[in-house]
Order: sequence, then structure tokens, then C-alpha cells
Amino acid sequence: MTKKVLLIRVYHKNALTVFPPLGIGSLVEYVKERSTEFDFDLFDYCLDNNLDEFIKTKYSGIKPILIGISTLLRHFYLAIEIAKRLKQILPGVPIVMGGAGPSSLMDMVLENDSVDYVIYKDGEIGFLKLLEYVSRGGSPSDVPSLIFRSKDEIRINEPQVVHEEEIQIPDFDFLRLPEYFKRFSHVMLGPRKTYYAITTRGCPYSCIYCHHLFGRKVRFIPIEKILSSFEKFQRKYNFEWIDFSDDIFNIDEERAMKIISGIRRINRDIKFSYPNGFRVDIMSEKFMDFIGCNNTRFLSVAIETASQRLQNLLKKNINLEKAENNIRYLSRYNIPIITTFLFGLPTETLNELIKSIRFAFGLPITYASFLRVVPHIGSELFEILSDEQKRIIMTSLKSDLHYHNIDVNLSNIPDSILNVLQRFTGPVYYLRPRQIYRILRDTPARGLLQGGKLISQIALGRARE
Ligand code: B12
Ligand code: SF4
Repeated sequence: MTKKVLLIRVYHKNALTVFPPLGIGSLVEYVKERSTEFDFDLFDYCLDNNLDEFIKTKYSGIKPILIGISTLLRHFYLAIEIAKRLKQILPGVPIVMGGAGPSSLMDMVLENDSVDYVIYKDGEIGFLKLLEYVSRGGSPSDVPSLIFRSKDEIRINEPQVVHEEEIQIPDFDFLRLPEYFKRFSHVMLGPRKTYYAITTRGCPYSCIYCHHLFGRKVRFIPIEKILSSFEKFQRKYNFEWIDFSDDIFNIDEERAMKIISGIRRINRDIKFSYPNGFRVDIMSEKFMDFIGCNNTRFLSVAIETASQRLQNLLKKNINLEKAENNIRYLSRYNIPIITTFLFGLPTETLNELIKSIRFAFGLPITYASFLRVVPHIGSELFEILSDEQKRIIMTSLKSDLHYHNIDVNLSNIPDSILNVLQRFTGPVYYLRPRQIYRILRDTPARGLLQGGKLISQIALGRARE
């Protein structure tokens, strides 16, 4: 008899931007490749409403052997509430948490009695071994990447990363992909019939505000696997867009070009978007010409600051001159480009912030985001906070911690000035005739209408991202 496993993807209700839970999808496929013993149910807070009802329907007279909860740090407080509720309605069923949030908090997660286990960083190998352990017995010490209670102490097992050949692509039917077609995965793009791809794990850079979730060695999923999965679902759903959300999709340009060509051989007209980012200062002209001629319809590049001093301090180390030259080069293709800038960086001066704003205003791009830097626990940036600042961040984990409402200012700029600049830079940026013209020129009408509505909501502070 198959053993039931309940998986829960935590997210806010009313979130504007939603994304299929690719992490859960990869875990399930990894286990299914190796065992027919387990049967998975998914409750996805982006799509589903009533957990109690769901459990009543799926688990009358039967219990799952394990509940797995996936959460980002931002939704951790919700994940804990959900775990507490599950302990009431499914008493005795062990609960494991995984994902970027628990991987940052590590053993702190187990300060909550309602969670029994954490699996940190890559989840695949640890998750399969944990399923085997809860269903057949053995020792938790043999489960890689596991954090667990043992008598009076909390034990952290060594992590084990999955080999690049063994990373599985999600079954998008299990993730109910068509229900995501009606939603926004990015504020600027609107609802789209999109296939979601992540083709690598890991990033070689060392930005101090990052979690380095998958380590610094880049693992490349075999191209044939990426293309065959795309082809299979393309036949079924006839996608209009493909999003690549790799940390840095252009880390290996030759490979990136092979993937793009392969996708276009399967669907010539598909539109490409890269919402999670390209590293713009490493692009060659050949690569920029290639993406310029291959249906690129959205490209995100993170600049963060126009101060070279702060680039070095952040260990982002973007070569600003090359970045600017490459953005200007790309602009000949009228690709909608979005760049991000972070406000309130450690030791940032008013002059440096104004330099960043002027830099953003001068770039030939379509969109710019001006966000407050959030020192997330688990990042190097968090370690430079004062005890009081750490306390504020830890307290805000009990509610909502976001780029738009952070109370920690690490810069040398007074709070009042920083807040005013953060609130008004976006609206001033978008209300310039030049910017309105670019948006009209570069963005498809549907995205523009919806994007405009959302930008104004965000500017007025009413929307949640
Ligand atoms: C796509 C994406 C998004 C999507 C949605 C992500 C989601 N999962 O729901 C969108 C665009 C909405 C988004 C938004 C944000 N994101 Co984001 N995002 C990503 C990105 C690029 C890919 C996520 C992904 O699918 N990865 C691939 C899968 C395979 O990995 P995974 O989900 O982590 O799953 C693996 C393990 O974590 C684990 N696992 C996951 N779940 C579970 C559950 C169990 C039970 C177990 C055992 C294991 C397990 O196993 C999986 C396989 O190994 C990551 C960067 C990255 N490389 O992962 C950032 C990342 C997750 N985002 C991050 C951040 C900071 C944000 C924002 C706060 C940024 C913002 N601008 O506001 C928002 C918050 C979301 C919100 N609306 O409130 C951080 C996470 C920080 C943290 N510790 O929580 C990341 C890691 C980026 C980084 N480099 O720091 N994001
Ligand atoms: S480039 Fe992105 S993924 Fe890589 S270290 Fe910096 S923030 Fe993290």
C-alpha cells in the first residue's frame, strides 16, 4: 500500500505575485524516480483556501506518514501557525519544514514545538531518506541535511547536495500549472501562459545580502532534460512565454544560447523572460545580439548601487562601467529591462544614494525598482547588524518582513530622508514622459495596463507583493 505524504506550500493570501512551487515539484519527482512507496498530496496556499476542508476530504480514516511544509523566510510566521493547526487536526503526524526560510533559520525553527524536523538547503536526498526513516525506522543521524531533536539537544546532520544529473524537473500537472496562467508571476508582465524553468543550482558570487542557498558551485541541469520536459508540457499547454529564474542564467553563455535555440526549435514564437536576473557586466556582444534577436521580452538586471565603494562592500562587485555600456548596447533591441536598486545600504551616504538614483534615471531601461535592503537572517549582512537591529529583524519575522516596510536603517542617511526618497523615487521615475514613452513602446498592452495599475497601488502603499 502506498504511504500518503502531505505537502504544503505556504504563501500569503492576497499576494499579487505568485509562482508554482518548483522546489516541491523537484522533491516529488526525485522521490518518485526512486520509489513507488509514497503518494503525495499538495496544498498550495497560492491556489487553495481551506486547509481543514482539504484534510477532511483527503484524510478521513487515514493519516499521512509525514507532512512537509515549504516556506520562504518571509512567510515563516504563517508556516508556524499552519504547523500548530496541523498538530491539532492530524495529531502524531511528524512535520518537516524545508525551503529557503528554514535553510536560513536552521536550528531556530525547532524552538517551535509544532515542528519536528528541518531539512536545509538541497532537499532531495534528505527528504527521501527522511521518508524512509519515518516509514521503516532507523536512525535520524543517518538522514543527511536533517536537523532534529535528540534528548535535550538539537542535532544538525551534514548537508548533502544532489548531483546535477539527478536534479529533477517538476511534473507541472501535479503543480496545477494552468491555474497559474491566470495569475501574475511578475508585476510588470500580467497573467501569461508561462512555462517556468530553472536550469542551474548555485551561484559563484558572494553578495553579502544573499543566502547562497545552493552553494557557490554552479550545477547545470543537462540540456536534454530541460528540453524534453519543456517539449512534453508544450504539447499539452501550448505556452506563450517561458521564464528562466536561474540565479544567473547567463553564467555560461554558450550553454544559455543552446537552451534558447532548443526551446525555439520546439516553439518558434515563444517569448522569453528572465525575471530573476542576468549578470549584465559579464555579457559579450555576441550574447547580447543573440538574445536581442531571440524573442527576449523581459530582462531583469540587479545593479543595487552606483557606488563602486558600496559594490565592493556588498561583494557584488559589478563593474559599473561595463554594466552601463552593456545596458546601452542592449537598448538597441528595445527589450524591456528592469533594474533594481537598493536603498539604505550599510554606511551609504546621501551622495552615494543620489548617485544611484541619477544612474537609474539616466539608463535606457523600461523599469526600475527602488527597494530597501533587507538584512535577512542567515546572510552575511545580518551579522553586521547591532544587537538591537537584529532584535528588530527577528521580531519582524513574527509578522511580515519586506522590502517596503523595514525598520532597520544601516546607512548614514537620516531615516526621514531615506523614507521620503524611497517613497517618491519610484513615482517620480515613472511619471517622466521619457519613461512613459519607453513603457508604451516596450511593454505589451495587457502587461502595461495591469502593470500600471499595480505600480500605482504599490506607490500608494496599498498592494502586497
Ligand atoms: C522564483 C523565486 C521567487 C518567486 C516565488 C518563489 C517561491 N518559491 O514561492 C517570487 C518571484 C514570487 C519570489 C519572491 C520573493 N523572493 Co524569491 N526566489 C525565487 C528563486 C529565484 C527561485 C525559487 C525556486 O523555485 N528555486 C528552485 C527550487 C528547486 O528551490 P527551492 O524552492 O528552494 O526548493 C529546494 C529546497 O529549498 C528544498 N525545499 C523546498 N521546500 C521544501 C519543503 C520540504 C518539506 C523539504 C524537505 C525541502 C524543501 O528542496 C528543494 C529542492 O532542493 C529563488 C532563488 C533560488 N535560486 O532558489 C529566490 C529566493 C527564494 N527568493 C528570495 C527572496 C528574498 C524573495 C523575496 C522576499 C524578494 C522580494 N523582492 O520581495 C520575495 C518574497 C515572496 C513574497 N511574495 O512574499 C530568497 C529567499 C530568502 C529566504 N531565505 O527566504 C531567494 C533564495 C533568493 C536569494 N538568493 O536569496 N521569489
Ligand atoms: S548574484 Fe544573486 S544569487 Fe548570486 S550571490 Fe549575488 S544575490 Fe546571490
